[in-house]
Amino acid sequence: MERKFPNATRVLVSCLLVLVILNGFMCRKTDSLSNFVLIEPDDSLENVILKAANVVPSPRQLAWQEMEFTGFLHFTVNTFTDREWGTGKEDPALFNPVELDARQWVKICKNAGMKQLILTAKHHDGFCLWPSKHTEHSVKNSPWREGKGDVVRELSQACQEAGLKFGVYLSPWDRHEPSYGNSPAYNTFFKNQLAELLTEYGPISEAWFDGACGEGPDGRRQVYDWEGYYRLIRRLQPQAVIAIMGPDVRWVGTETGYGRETEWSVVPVFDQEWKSLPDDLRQHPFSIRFIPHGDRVEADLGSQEKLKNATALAWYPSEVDVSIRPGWFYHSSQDNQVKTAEKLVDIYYSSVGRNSLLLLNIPPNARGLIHENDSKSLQGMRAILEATFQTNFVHQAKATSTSEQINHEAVYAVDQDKDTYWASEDAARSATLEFEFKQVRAFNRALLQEYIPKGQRVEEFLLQAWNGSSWETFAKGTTVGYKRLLRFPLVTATKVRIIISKSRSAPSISEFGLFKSPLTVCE
Ligand code: FUL
Repeated sequence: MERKFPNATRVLVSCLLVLVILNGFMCRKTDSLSNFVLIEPDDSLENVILKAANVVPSPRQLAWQEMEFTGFLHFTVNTFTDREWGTGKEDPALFNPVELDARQWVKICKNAGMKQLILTAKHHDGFCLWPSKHTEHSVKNSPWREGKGDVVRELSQACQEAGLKFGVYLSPWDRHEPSYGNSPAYNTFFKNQLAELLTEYGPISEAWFDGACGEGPDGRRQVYDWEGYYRLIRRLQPQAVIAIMGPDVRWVGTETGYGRETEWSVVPVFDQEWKSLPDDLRQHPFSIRFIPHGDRVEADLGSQEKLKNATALAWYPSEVDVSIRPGWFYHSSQDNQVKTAEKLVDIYYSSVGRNSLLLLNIPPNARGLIHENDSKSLQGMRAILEATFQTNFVHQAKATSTSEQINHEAVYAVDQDKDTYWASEDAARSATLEFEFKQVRAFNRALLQEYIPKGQRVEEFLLQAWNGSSWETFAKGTTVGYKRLLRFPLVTATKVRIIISKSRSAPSISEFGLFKSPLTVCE
């Protein structure tokens, strides 16, 4: 006999069912919040694009990106030998920066707007700027501070005092260390050095590894234990991003200071980069999901065409490293070749303004100080940027959009708070936002930011101004990402609009700005 449920039970069962389904859906949604996603062989292109649009930065990647502008300090025995790459045979006695003042470095860099400094704790020559217990090739055998000095300590403390973050460059290629080339022994040595840096100097926010792997003694080839290095960093300083030869931050591909016009933070990860990693690394959504093999230097890394055949995708944002001088290290012969303030501003627009982070190298000289020419250019750069970005004309303009969600209306794109945002309805793949000022405004710079905790989505946009009878396009672009800056000749208007013409999923904008640069040329 068929058993019938009484009505109340039926309602209860249906409610439970709905709850189970909803819960499953929400869990799936949460599960999918990761900086790495696998593509299944039967995923349609549409699905792949949707997956790409939902890959998000890990908390450490987001904190890194929000710094925008950081500094690099190349300093070692090369500063005294006038070389770019040391041989490893340099006498530590050469190292004697008698006037070294890490606070001077920090002050100049902080005033320029930098949020973090990365020091070459050890460059390819193997000389350590801290008294490592694992080698004699360090400051402890130099005359500087009678062998009692520690540049890593002085800089990390000066950064802490000034509220700047601190990162380390530790070259895996070591031209001094005799165990280099004997892979297991050298890997232990390297991890010991890394552990010193990660445990004795307070918080480390970025570990920067160059991929150079020169020949060891007698032509021996060193095989780096990247997985071991990464595990150590995650264990000792979980908030630190691992850059370049690391899974968190990608090298933009040049050392010119100029990033890509179209810069996707979500890029394919190749089979050999992720398939061999042990399962335990897959448990956490923001763990070590792959080990990069080589640089990504092509012009197009993340277009739909590139995603089409991928097996996995990762949030892997770009860092633009460039030196203020022709060399990475200080050479007095280059004192008159320091990049001008205008050039640095151009670099800023072409790096920070193109969805990248700028890592600008300012090499201290043999006295242990930043040269006044470098300092002047930095001050000039800061002055131009401050004068430009001090007034956002679109702030609190009357804002409307063709598609929006409750609590994410267009006004949130112009509230000067990047943690609130305009978001279109879920199904939208294009939208228009319109802004009307109270008075006529003249501007020549624009800023757009996507709300990247939801992913990077915009593929194409236009900026238009109302000329009294029609809309005129004054700027356009492809990707936005964390930040997009645009330069154009002066526009005078009372109404502007952003047309997002193509988006991988529902677009969102956390900030929009219109500014006037004091520079008349497009710099
Ligand atoms: C490169 C190194 O070889 C250069 O000397 C410099 O440190 C640069 C930032 O990375 O690969």
